[in-house]
Amino acid sequence: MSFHIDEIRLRQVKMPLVHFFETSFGRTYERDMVLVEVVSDGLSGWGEVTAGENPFYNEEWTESAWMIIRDYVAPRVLGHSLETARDVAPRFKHIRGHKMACGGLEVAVWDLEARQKNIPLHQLIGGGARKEIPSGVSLGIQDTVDDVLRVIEKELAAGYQRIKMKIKPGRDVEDLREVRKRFPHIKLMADANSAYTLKDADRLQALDELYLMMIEQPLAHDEIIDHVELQAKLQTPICLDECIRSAHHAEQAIRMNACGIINIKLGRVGGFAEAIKVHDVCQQHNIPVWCGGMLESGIGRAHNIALASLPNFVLPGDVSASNRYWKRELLTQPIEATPQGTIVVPEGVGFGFDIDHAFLDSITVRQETIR
Ligand code: OSB
Ligand code: MG
Repeated sequence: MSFHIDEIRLRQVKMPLVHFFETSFGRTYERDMVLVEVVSDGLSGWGEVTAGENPFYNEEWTESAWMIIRDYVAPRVLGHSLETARDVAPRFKHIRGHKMACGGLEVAVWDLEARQKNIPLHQLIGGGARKEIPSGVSLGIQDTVDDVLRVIEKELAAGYQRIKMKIKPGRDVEDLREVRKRFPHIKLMADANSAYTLKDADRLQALDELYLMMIEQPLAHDEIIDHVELQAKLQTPICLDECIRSAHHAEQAIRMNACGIINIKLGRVGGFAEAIKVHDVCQQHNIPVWCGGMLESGIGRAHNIALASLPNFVLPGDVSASNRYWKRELLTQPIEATPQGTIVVPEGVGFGFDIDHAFLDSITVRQETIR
């Protein structure tokens, strides 16, 4: 059964975060994101573009995503006959980079196909290996170490299974040492978002004594080879985030021993088809993976939950409850975590949650329909 996309609706929504989120590249107070609705025969599928407000995590941002989808991504799928959502990603092969823009539309078509077939998204992607996904939290850099300790206390009390702390030069070893002293037994890790270079190897070696689960993306966003050199000097496994934009990158990084763990993000790799390939390559090489987050709304979060139900997502990821980000979710029900620090994979059709359309309209700042 083939189908085609009749119409693509873009919208930009603004959602203030309940607490600012600070990484080595800056602070975010409010998300400004692009949502993609694909329409076929009166049925809609939804996706979220995970680009940030500035081109600091990678080269993409809200405005670039809007233009790329409008001018390059949408025209490559509109009116073309598709057998499955898997046919979408290859249509973007001439577009260099801009995976998050491509991915925002790609994941919407997967949601649409699941809805056409009246099955949950996790089933369509071959997931569902686990009924609940293990959930951790990613903590932005706080003003003081006391704030860090207080926040960790609260997240552990809520049941979350692991704590990730953002680090940057000047806010790294000493902060983590304090946290380790106070919480000797928790699953703890750090994410540098490319804030270091090989010159910092000695400083990063000092982290080995804190038995972290992993250190995420310490070196440049596009530098797999430097990570090989650093990994050889560290006991702590390196987890690559920014560097892995395709299954081919994952295969290269694993073959060269650049990392022991990989974080998979749907947007960063361009959607479900590539994310599944990254998952499979890692599984074949016994490299565990976990699902990263990009401060998503409920729509992106729901897609992440489906992805994390694939079998090799064995480590707690960054997908946590809506109320950690939003006063009001754009779904009719917020996404919640269990007291055991898991999120139940929904069995409803498509991504499994209902959009609160009235609220969505009220936070929409721009709309455009492409036919
Ligand atoms: O590197 O994982 C990252 C947020 C924005 C940009 C990059 C990253 C993050 C997070 C937050 O760590 C994960 C989340 O809570 O959604
Ligand atoms: Mg990261």
